[in-house]
Amino acid sequence: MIRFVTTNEGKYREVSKELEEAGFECEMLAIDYPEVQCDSLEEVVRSSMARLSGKVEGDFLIDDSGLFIPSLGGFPGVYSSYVFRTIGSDGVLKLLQGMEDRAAEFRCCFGLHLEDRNELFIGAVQGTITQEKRGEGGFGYDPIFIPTGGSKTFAEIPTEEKNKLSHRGKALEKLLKFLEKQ
Ligand code: ITT
Repeated sequence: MIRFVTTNEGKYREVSKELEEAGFECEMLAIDYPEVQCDSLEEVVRSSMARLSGKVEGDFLIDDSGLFIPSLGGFPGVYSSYVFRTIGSDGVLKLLQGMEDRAAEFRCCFGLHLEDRNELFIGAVQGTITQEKRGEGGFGYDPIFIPTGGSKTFAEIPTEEKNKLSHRGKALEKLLKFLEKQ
């Protein structure tokens, strides 16, 4: 049983689908833990794991992810959660208004606490930010992100397809390979 500590149901939906298909049972533990301010997702994950290992009994999984926009100096990046709750996707679109360079990258970093080990698994996907929101599926910034090589936003494709392309899907592949070896 893998206990996925997250308050984000969208993340849980994507992760539990892949884990369960591979034969690993999964459970959502909606603990809202404070995240320290760091320059990278990896640092956030390491410090969150250290805090959580005193709070959560046994093994657990966490996911810290974010949308990095080079023309905004990497913003919202490690602040993606706060930015989503405050200005949202509409706010990000406003910040990019009139800008030609709309390149973006989604990154995901999983932290798996297994017995006395902490393992990190990272995935990223390049893409562009749309001019307006498109699609009803997915979660978070999905309606404004088109992966490179595609024409639909992550909110316009089913979870299964998103998982094949996404930052989380790529990190999940690495996580599954690791779990299968245990
Ligand atoms: P937990 O920390 O409880 O897991 P959270 O939503 O606060 O949940 P993060 O701190 O990792 O998660 O913040 C990441 C932000 O980026 C958050 O607003 C997400 O909605 C968004 N995000 C992450 N992955 C995404 C994805 O695949 N598609 C769209 N938005 C995503």
